[in-house]
Amino acid sequence: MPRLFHRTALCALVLCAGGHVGRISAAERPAALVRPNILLIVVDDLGWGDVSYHGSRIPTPNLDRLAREGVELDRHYVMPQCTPTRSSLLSGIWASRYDLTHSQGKADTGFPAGLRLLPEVMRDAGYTTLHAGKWHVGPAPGQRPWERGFEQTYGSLHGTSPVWRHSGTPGPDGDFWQRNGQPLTEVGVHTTDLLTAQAIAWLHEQAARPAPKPWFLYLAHFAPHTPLDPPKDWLAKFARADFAGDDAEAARAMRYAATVAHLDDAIGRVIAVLEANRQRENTLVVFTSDNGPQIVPRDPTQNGGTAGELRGFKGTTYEGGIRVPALVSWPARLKPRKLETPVLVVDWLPTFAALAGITVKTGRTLDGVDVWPLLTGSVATLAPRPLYLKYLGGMAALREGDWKLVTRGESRFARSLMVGDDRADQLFNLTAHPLERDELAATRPEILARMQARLIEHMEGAAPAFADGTMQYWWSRVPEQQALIARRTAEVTAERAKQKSAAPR
Ligand SMILES: [Ca+2]
Repeated sequence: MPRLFHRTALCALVLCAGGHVGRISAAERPAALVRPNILLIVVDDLGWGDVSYHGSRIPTPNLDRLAREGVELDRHYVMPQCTPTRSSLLSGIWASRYDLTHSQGKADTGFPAGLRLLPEVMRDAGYTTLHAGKWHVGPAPGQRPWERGFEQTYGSLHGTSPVWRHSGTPGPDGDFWQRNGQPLTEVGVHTTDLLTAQAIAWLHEQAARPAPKPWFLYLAHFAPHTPLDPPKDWLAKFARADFAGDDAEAARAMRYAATVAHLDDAIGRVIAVLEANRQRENTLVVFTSDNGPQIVPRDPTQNGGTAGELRGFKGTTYEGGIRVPALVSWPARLKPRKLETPVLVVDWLPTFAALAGITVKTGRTLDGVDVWPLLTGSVATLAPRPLYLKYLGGMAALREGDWKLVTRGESRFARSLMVGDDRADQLFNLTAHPLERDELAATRPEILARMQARLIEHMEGAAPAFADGTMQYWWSRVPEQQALIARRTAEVTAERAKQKSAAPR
């Protein structure tokens, strides 16, 4: 089979497993680049339709303003769930390629060796760094945020946080509220407010430095992920009469709306501090959700949020699972506009590194590219690059150019999200039909076959690190994919048997 896909993406920066980081000389650095502060805000499970600038009835005036006055990213793509999106964000490489594609909460999980993460890159570029909020890319020793480049950290390593007490049962899996790795008890204050207070206090510290350094703040909110338990004064802003459904459904929708409105207000408070400290002019703000809204097809009482007109939701590889509200704001440098060229979550590492004025070299190829020229409008578009999303239970997506292949998987998990008995692969032309209502596999079989072959090529390059009994490798009904599944499963089984026999007794 010819290797048709090409890793075009990969040209801007090369990361080095050995950690070599080189500063770009003043002569090489574009004059426009001034090593800005970077505020990266990631929120959790906010759907496409959950911001008022996309038509939601939930008021999000602060996000609306940032979108209106900044670059609204109309096609910002992430992965379908927290861990794979955050892994892709932090590594600049699709988590599909190293199989960090499912929720990381166990003591022995985390990144494979050899990846250099975004905070390590920024630290080595001379930035002061803070992680506040959710980590969820592995709590194993050596994988925790204070061990992966962040000077200061605050929050939880887990995927959810009890809203008012912040930690579950302490144990080896790292489920505790912490500051710089030390357990902390702050019961009684809402998680969103705690994270906001930490971010604001740290921003004041940065502004007060006699010799300021550029800073990188990764503010990873838990909201509006479940549990939904907003402050009472925010809940009181919403009336039962405005929500449809029975009382239970309406109560949940009101809690969701209040959680999002409270979160929007918290983001506004952080932006206000940047403005008050006169740091807004030299700060790039990036905002995104990590995946689509949580929808439980068989239990609507568990639902939160909406993907609006998009098909699918969190956990699916349809647009509603992976196309999320996102924006970039830096009024001093970026003119307001809506950008329809796809921007990918893997792009932020190379973009931030370029803005920080460094090159980073590694043996692994990045999927992301520096999108700064696209954001400024100095280039109209980017070279074509693939969107390769491998998810659990056989669900996957591959987008190249106009075309998108969706595989739906055969597992019980996949069937619970992508419901229906027809499990055949689907083909969409997103340029012609961005809402994925027009399925073209039957009418364009040659394109379907080409996309399926390319998906296999991508899969062949992935490490089979986490293959187990959950049928992650159970893909479509294409024979070549089945053969690959069988081979990978055999490799992993053999490797595990070898490790078991080598383990001390
Ligand atoms: Ca999430």
